[in-house]
This record gives sequence, C-alpha cells and structure tokens, in this order.
Amino acid sequence: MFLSFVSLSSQSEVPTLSKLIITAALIGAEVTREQSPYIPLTPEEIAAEAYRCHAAGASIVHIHVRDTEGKPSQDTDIFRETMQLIRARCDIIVQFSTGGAVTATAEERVAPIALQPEMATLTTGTCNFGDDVFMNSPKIVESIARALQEHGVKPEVEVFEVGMIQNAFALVKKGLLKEPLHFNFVLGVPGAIPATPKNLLHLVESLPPGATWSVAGIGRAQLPLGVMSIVLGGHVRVGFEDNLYYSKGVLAKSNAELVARMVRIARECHREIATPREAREILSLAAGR
Ligand code: KMH
Ligand code: ZN
Repeated sequence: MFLSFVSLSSQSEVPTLSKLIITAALIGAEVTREQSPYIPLTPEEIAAEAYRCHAAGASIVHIHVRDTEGKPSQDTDIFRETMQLIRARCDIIVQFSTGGAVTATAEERVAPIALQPEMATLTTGTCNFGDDVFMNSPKIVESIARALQEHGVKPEVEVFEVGMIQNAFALVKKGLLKEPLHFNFVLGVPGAIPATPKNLLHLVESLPPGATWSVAGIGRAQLPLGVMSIVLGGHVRVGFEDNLYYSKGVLAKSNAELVARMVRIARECHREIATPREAREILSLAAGR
C-alpha cells in the first residue's frame, strides 16, 4: 500500500523540468581588486575564467570588460578581443552587457552589439542602484532593443523591479522584442526589488506562458534564490558580478567554484545541467554562430 502510494506520487506530482542553464557573471562593472584579488580583469583573464566556468557546467557567460586601469569600459575592441579569446577556448554562449556601468552613455552601452554576440542584456526600466541611478528611459531602452534586433542578438530582459516585466511586453507590442522572451530577475540591488522568496515568486508568476527565466540574487541571496530557481524550473546566474563570497567571510577563489556548487545542488535535486548546445535550444537561439 505504502509502496504504491510512493510510486504514484513520484509519477504524478513531480514536474519534469528542462535542463538547468547556469550563467556565470564573471566581473560586472562595480567590484574591485580591493574587494577581491580573484576577480578577472584583462581579456585573457576573463577568457580563462570563462573556460573554467564552462568546464564546471556554465553554458552562458555574462561579460563586462575593463580598461587597462581596471575601470569599467564599453570599448568595442576590448569586447572583441575578449569574445575571440573565449571562442577560441570553448563553445559557451557569450552574452554582452548593455548595462555597463551607471556612468556609461546609451551610445557607449550599445556600441559592442555590432560584434554580434549570441546574447546581450536589455534592462527595461530605470531604478536606483545603491547611491546611483541605473538610467533606462524608454528612449534608451528602445534604442538598445532596436540595435539587438538589427544585429540578430537574443536579448535577456534584465528585471530589477517588477514594472520592468510590463515594459518588456510593451516592447513586444511595438515589434522591438520577439517572443519567446527570456528574463533574468536581479533581486537584492540596494534601491531595487529586495531578494525575498515571495518577490521571486511574484516575478515568476507575472510571466506569460513560454517565457524562460533565470535568477541572480545579490550577495548572500545568490545561493538561496538560485536553489529556489532550481526547484521552480527557472535557471540560475552566479558569479562575482553579484557576489564575491563562497560563504560568510570566505571569498570564492573563482567564479567556477560558484558554478560548481550550483551544479552539485541541481543534480541532488534531479535537475540535469544544460550544455551550451542544449541552452541554445532551450532559449531558441540561432544555433552555432
Ligand atoms: N552594472 C549595472 C549598472 C547589465 O549587465 O545589463 C548594470 C548591469 C546590467 O550590470
Ligand atoms: Zn552585468
């Protein structure tokens, strides 16, 4: 009796989830070597780190670059060199940031898109960002969306506040975004949506059928919200852009350590890990560019 109950419930109640896409956000625009000696800065260091993350199970790298002084940059040549070095090492999906640093102009942010990475981010609204403002007026958002469309780059809609989801739907109506949409929910930026499970559930429940989503929890929220996403059927972003620590007071020595932990947890939860090729299928990317 007990045995048949167990087998019945295992067949009927546990949904089959897609393989898990892990994005490694290697560096971002804000963290510094003073905060962690382990952050990659040069194109060579970023590419080597991308390869380590690929080997650990990441299928996307989210890329920001730095200039020779380690300052955030949207220089197309540095993006080009970084992408070439990554592609020479592995087939991980390269996703450029169009968010850049809060000080970057809209023109600077969009310039590297001409290199036609497979993916790039598109933040669909303005929010506070610590003491700064991450400016994404309708005009800026539309100009970036148009550039992504022109160059055939798949957008990842970055959501720092719940209204940004509705703004993405408006872009679909205007013909500037094409379904199925892929979202990344960033929770825990000071000044934007707090990193609570309830908030993540609300964001997920606001999506239309067919959309895919990932979650990036900031700081110590990276691990618990990532675990929640594994169970809910979303995807996960980890990495130094959002969190420098492996555990309280202990710096992670590589982005790959954070990727490897998510791989272990996902497998324990019966969620297999997507290869880059499988991630391309899940995200409806034009394969193998
Ligand atoms: N650095 C933040 C201001 C993105 O990559 O598209 C914006 C950001 C988002 O990192
Ligand atoms: Zn970023």
